[in-house]
Amino acid sequence: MMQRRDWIRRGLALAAGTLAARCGFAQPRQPLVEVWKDPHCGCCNDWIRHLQAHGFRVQAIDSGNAAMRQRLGMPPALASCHTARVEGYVIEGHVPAADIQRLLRERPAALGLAVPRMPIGSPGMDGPEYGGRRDPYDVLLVQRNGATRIYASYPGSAVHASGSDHGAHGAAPSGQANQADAAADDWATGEIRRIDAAAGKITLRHGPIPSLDMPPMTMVFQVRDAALLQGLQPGMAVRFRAQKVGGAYVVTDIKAGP
Ligand SMILES: [Cu+2]
Repeated sequence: MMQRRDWIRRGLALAAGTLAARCGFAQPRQPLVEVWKDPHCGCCNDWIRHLQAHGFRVQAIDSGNAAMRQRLGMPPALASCHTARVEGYVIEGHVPAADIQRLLRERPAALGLAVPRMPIGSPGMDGPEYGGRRDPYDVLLVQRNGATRIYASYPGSAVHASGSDHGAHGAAPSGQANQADAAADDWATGEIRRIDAAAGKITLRHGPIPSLDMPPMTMVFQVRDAALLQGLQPGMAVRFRAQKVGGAYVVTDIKAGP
């Protein structure tokens, strides 16, 4: 009797398990988006939250995205801070969820979609730190041969940021005329979020970095020399200079104080 009841119980548990597994499979029909990114990329995480809010399942892979971008065939000229894959398509950068949904509906013959760089106002680049600023940007449909056409256009809104407009999307690269200007103000400001002295890395929530044409965001930098990190602590306000060296962002100078 005891054995039989045991057997029934086990059978029921098994059935329930199967049912749960089935529901688990059947219920979220939402597509899975794999996202390659730096573990400390703030705007990448904000973009992931945007996708999740629009019903996508997301698997984040914190390995950086440059190698995977290359492997998946996304042209480097269209590069942004994260690279994703969903149902065979490649998604580069802060592409709105609605455009990914449309892509999966229409299923065009293409490599995928890209929003190059990191336009302010795109999903994940629209936090309170940007003060409601929205720059215009395009979502590009990218062919396997690298050709692009505009898939969607976001006009932006005319909130005027004070000061220079280094971060504007589509702006001509600053030429000789701006060089003196840039040299004069290439110190950026930020706040230390994290220090990894062993790895020679520092995470900064920073303002615009004119020399890198980078908008305000939280991001991980290499430091030129680990000695630069001495005396620094998370929470400190800093001024710093950074350069792009072989695809990595490197802090070359940093000092405490606003
Ligand atoms: Cu970003």
